[in-house]
Amino acid sequence: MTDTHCPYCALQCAITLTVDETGGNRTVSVAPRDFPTNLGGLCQKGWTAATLLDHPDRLTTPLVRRDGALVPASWDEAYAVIIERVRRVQDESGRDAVAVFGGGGLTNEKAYLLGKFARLALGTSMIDYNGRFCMSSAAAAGNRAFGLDRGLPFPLADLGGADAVLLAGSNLAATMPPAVRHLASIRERGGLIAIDPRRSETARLTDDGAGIHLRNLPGSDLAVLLGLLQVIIAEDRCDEDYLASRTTGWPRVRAAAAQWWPERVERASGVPADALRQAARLLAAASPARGGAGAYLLTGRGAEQHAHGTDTVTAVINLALALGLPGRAGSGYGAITGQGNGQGGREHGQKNDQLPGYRKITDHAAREHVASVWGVAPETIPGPGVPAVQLLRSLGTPGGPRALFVHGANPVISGPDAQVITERLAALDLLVVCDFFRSETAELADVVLPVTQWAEETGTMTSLEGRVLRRRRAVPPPEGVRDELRVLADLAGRLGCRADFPTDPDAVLAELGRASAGGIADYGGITPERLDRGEALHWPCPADDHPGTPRLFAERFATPDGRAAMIAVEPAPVDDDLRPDAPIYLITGRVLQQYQSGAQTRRVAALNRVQGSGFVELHPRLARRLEVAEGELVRVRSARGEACAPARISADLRPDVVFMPFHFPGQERANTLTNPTTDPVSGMPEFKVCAVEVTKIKEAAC
Ligand SMILES: Nc1nc2c(c(=O)[nH]1)N[C@H]1C(S)=C(S)[C@@H](COP(=O)(O)OP(=O)(O)OC[C@H]3O[C@@H](n4cnc5c(=O)[nH]c(N)nc54)[C@H](O)[C@@H]3O)O[C@H]1N2
Ligand SMILES: Nc1nc2c(c(=O)[nH]1)N[C@H]1C(S)=C(S)[C@@H](COP(=O)(O)OP(=O)(O)OC[C@H]3O[C@@H](n4cnc5c(=O)[nH]c(N)nc54)[C@H](O)[C@@H]3O)O[C@H]1N2
Ligand code: SF4
Ligand SMILES: [Mo]
Repeated sequence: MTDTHCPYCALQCAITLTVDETGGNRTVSVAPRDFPTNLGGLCQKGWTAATLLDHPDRLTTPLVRRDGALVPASWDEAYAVIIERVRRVQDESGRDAVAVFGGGGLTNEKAYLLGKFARLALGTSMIDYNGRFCMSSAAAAGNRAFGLDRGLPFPLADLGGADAVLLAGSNLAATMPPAVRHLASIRERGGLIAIDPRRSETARLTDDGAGIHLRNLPGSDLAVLLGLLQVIIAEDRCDEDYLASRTTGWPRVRAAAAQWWPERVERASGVPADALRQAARLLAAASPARGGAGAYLLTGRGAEQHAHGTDTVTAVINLALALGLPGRAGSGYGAITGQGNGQGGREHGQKNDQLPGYRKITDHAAREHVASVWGVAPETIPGPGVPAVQLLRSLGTPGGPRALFVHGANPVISGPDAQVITERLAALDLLVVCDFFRSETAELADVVLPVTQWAEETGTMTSLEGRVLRRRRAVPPPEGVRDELRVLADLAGRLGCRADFPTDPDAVLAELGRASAGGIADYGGITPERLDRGEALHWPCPADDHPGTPRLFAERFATPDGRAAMIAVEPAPVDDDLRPDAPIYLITGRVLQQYQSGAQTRRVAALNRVQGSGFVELHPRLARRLEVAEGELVRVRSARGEACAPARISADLRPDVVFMPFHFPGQERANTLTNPTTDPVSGMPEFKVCAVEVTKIKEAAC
């Protein structure tokens, strides 16, 4: 029996794996473990996670493209192809001609070593990762306001003590089902508020007096948040003492919000003015300044994945500060992290502008520190590269990268305006994909390298509450598969890199600890022994005798003056907004049974039986107008392209909005439609909303 954590999302539910080899047939079974985040619960994906370990689609040998087809090759042959082409491309076009794309599912150790591999072995500045598509707007807003970005700056279990929780664009009930247990007492008190254009599984949790669902127009969250703040200001319910002692910038924020009275917000967002007033009063009554037990304001991707997502998160933070919540016991603001290591993955150098410990790559002292740990001169470390959308769209263009390494991402399905990304990947001189399955991105590769899965490896993951957890090896990997740390070390060695690339995960963690020491995300005191003893180590944890930091900001924020910076923000229209030839909003998101690009969960039969293909959810009135019946095919067309999937008719949506999950390939790929325009601060694309035309398909198939 091995104690470890689920391989999928950032809740990182605790599980125990049991291996049974009776009769020569190995079965690995999953059982939930009691843990403060999942409280003994698991979702369907967690329960079925082990079926992928022995899946027939599992890659067990490298693949190399010959005469157009991917064929099995030895590791040495695969490495030789990679090294020869990397050398040629860099000789001809410079070091930045080779790029790296990482993932928020990688362990801290892999993410750290991947950043080092890019900067030292390839000498390229061109590295970014799929977390840019995930948490970047929340991260940018958190850094801007608090000087620090840790998804939840408090343990998840703290939520239970509050009177009210606001979820802005989070469908927690489908994306982290066991976390809903923490909302039980809040719902009993009628304190759950959900902002979502859809009556999602989570919005439904507000039914029967459990709270309020603010069903807004897509992309209008910022107006809704200003409306809530306006009511709190107008009714004199701000925490003036807190604002005076712990923040800067309040007068301008106050002046900007004062103009967003509820009736104006109703026109901009579709949310009834009365519902806004009710929600604002509920939050104010819960706030500690007014004698409440506390309130938490949380954001999910629905509010963040927009061309102005950073400003929207800033508006949530401003509201939280006006109520005096951040840093207060029993209250706070947080962003709900997404991928398994969505937190740690964004701290140790996969980001284009970042060095380990959440350090800035442009900071002279940070470069000196990391260079000394790496044993190189600071000038050896390249400067900042470009963020994900820009990177992926420049592949194979004149002056853009000609080769790409992909570790832990499937952008053919999950990138915005995915057809363009597919074409750019196909135009490369060399695409190397490390994966355990032939994902849609691996299908385009020149070389595919098969790596170990979660239950076959050791390492650490940092969960949504900034707690570092230990992933433990329970089973040996299939023959032919290599650990990713070793793959990076093998490649670095063959590229002639003299820096150290340890392959023992504990040695990598120790080096990561040294590289992050003194940085914002300081892992210096986190050791395997402490984690094995069950210590709850939330970063920063700078020394062996430091207990870790479950709650941040109690005394001061991480800004130079210790105060939270309030920044006045204004609503902006949806970038690709409605017009006569595209009169409907498309919004995108997730279903409980599928994970991300589906590269993993679309191979699990038990999950596919419940939800194995895509759909277009639409309102009965729209369905009647289009003369579409349940299950009939509809075509969805945007300025980028068209997709096609069966109709699912549901009054959970507004009649002018359709919803598609983004997990599915081919005709059902939602990202064929999405808008690649990005947030100017975070680089986040506008995944969540674009204008489309919806029509019925007369033919039997698309
Ligand atoms: N089942 C499942 N669980 C997952 C994942 C998965 O793929 N599948 N992925 C994990 C990851 S990486 C992440 S990031 C999280 C994401 O977790 P969530 O943020 O909860 O997930 P989403 O479904 O992307 O979006 C949440 C909601 O945003 C709504 N929405 C769409 N447009 C808007 C808008 O303009 N405003 C507002 N307020 N809401 C809007 C959608 O209707 C949806 O209900 O889930 C994690 N957990
Ligand atoms: N329209 C729309 N698009 C979206 C979103 C949305 O809400 N709407 N959400 C966005 C978000 S929040 C996210 S996080 C992205 C995620 O999008 P993707 O990057 O596509 O995420 P995954 O499907 O998790 O891809 C991970 C790939 O890496 C492999 N893998 C898993 N673990 C490892 C490992 O340790 N090493 C290696 N080498 N490979 C591994 C998996 O098999 C899989 O092929 O999608 C984004 N795209
Ligand atoms: S909620 Fe997330 S971590 Fe928990 S079992 Fe489901 S996918 Fe795994
Ligand atoms: Mo994500």
